[in-house]
Amino acid sequence: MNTPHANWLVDKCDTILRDARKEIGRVVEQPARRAFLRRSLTLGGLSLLSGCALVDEASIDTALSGISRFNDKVQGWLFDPNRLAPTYPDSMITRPFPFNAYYGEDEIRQVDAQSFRLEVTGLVADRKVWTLEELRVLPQTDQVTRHICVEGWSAIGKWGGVPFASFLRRVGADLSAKYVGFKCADDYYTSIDMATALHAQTLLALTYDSQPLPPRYGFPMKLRMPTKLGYKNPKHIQAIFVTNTYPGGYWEDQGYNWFGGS
Ligand SMILES: Nc1nc2c(c(=O)[nH]1)N[C@H]1C(S)=C(S)[C@@H](COP(=O)(O)O)O[C@H]1N2
Ligand SMILES: [Mo]
Repeated sequence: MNTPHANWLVDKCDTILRDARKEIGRVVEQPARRAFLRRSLTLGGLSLLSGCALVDEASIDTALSGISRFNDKVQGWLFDPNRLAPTYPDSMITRPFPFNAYYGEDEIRQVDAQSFRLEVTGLVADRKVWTLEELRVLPQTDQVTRHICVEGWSAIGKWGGVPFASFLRRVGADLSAKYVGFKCADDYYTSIDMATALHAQTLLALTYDSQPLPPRYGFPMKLRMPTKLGYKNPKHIQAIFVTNTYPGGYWEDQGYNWFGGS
């Protein structure tokens, strides 16, 4: 291993450990949390979970979200921006492709194509709104990839659209910013790391199976990332913003891991 690389590794480990120590410090500060920590050290890994009833929920939440943030760091650090997710032939597309949302199919949002405007804000040079027509004339590509949902299913689908990296460059986004956030027409929201935003397979998808994205799959547009779990792929996108302030997400704020790599 060459020296600059080793130094980089040491620096990364140091940052991760510093953050972990800070998190443990926060847990230890309060007596209830100290008791929890003592118990978890005694009982060890798995029995800690079965012993949940013995300790207050807030301290478990704090400890677990600390671990989840730590996990985000490690995933971000291990993410290889040049590694591609598997792609499949059209013959392997799952038909019918499943629908999922935090509500049922009877509540699928109907977005009007004519009045639709995509808002692009935050750390971008060109903060404008886009019509659907303006987006449709940008160079597009499509890919057949696997979508994995944490609820226990996966399916292969075909999405087409604008490579997100080229869209971010076009709007003059600050590519050194940490996060890209998304707000959706159904009040869903999520955010991703810049490395994934710039990944070659991250698409601002306008089509599903070579047809305009149907309402069930997120008309008029979704962000499709084969490197991330289902809940990180926002449908019905209305606003995109580039920021250094952690924006969270609908499921992430309820305890799902933020990085959400697949
Ligand atoms: N706007 C919005 N996007 C969303 C969701 C949602 O409820 N609203 N659910 C997420 C989850 S958990 C999954 S698995 C996928 C489902 O996408 P599909 O309907 O194309 O299968 O959308 C993701 N994006
Ligand atoms: Mo999901």
